Amino acid sequence: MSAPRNDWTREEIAGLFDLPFTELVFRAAAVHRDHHRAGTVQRSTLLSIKTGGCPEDCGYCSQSVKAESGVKATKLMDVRQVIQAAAQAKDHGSTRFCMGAAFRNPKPRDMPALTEMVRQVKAMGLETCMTAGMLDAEQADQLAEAGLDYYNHNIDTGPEYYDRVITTRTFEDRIDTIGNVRGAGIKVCCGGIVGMGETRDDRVGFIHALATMDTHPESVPVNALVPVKGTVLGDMLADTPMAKIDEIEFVRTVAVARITMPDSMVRLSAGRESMSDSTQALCFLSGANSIFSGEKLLTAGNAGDDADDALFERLGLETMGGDGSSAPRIAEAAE
Ligand code: SAM
Ligand code: DTB
Ligand code: SF4
Repeated sequence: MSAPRNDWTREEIAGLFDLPFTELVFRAAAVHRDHHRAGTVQRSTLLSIKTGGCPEDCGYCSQSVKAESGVKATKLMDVRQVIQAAAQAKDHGSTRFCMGAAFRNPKPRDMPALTEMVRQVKAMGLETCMTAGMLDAEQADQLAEAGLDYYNHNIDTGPEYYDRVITTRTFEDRIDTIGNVRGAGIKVCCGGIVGMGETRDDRVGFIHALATMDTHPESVPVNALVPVKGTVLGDMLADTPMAKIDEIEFVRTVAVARITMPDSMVRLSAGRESMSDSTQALCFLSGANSIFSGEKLLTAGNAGDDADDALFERLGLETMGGDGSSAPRIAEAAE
């Protein structure tokens, strides 16, 4: 089994993207089998603990104050309500619970509630994950101390395209938060969005930025843009449908993420609701081994448990247990 590398060059990554599709998928599947139990997929539950009213201007997001998406802003949820939702997720077989807040960054007054949520969800025996915008080192330490396993903070796209998507915080701000999360000993969940009108070269830059981090993110969410009416990018896509990402190109991005970050969990995230079973199957074949379950992401729809149960049944996929290794390898299962 080859050790993860972090000296990938842009040319090497571009070369992977350029491979004939079947060759690329074959190589990604081989890396996947070498490093993970192929055929098993993790299911995580996502809960929006604070929705909308966000001062950032991320061009894809329904929760930005700049978007006219009709999403209503809420206050930070009560700890009690969060725990109820976590208990439900646990009953449905989820092993990881991810709490998302539409914050630029948590304010000092938010920290006691956030740390208490983490503490109580952790005490239920679930893995804890949070995404709440930028963190300074002290906030990262507080969340680590409360028992946070993962923090999600995406670079969203490559450094060259980034300014076209977000102007209220820089690519470097994102890298700083990721550094603070790492420094606190919390595992990093970091990825981005495909299909925002970026070029192939921007996608190369996106994977290159992730794959050359000193330590690869433990989880890499690959989102397909969910075009939301009233957002800059949702409206752009409605006006120029040819900008919509080709599904084969989406699969290529998943495959290149798998090859360049062999040990990471690659999460097929937003956009699955409108993806065919066949495209999702190609993603799983190319090394995606995690999804969000449930009817809803943060504000957008998601495939839902029934559709996912049917998909798993159709493809013969198994749900991964909490330790990431519950199901046998395909080869062992066949013996
Ligand atoms: N406010 C926090 C932040 O930005 O870090 C946390 C929540 S934010 C919604 C988490 C991630 O969801 C974003 O970084 C982006 O990659 C993804 N996302 C948001 N809206 C999306 C959309 N319409 N389509 C695809 N992905 C989206
Ligand atoms: C990530 O990369 N994708 C998830 C998670 N991190 C928090 C969120 C997707 C949000 C999709 C749009 C919405 O629900 O508003
Ligand atoms: Fe705010 Fe996060 Fe949405 Fe950006 S992605 S507008 S930071 S909630």
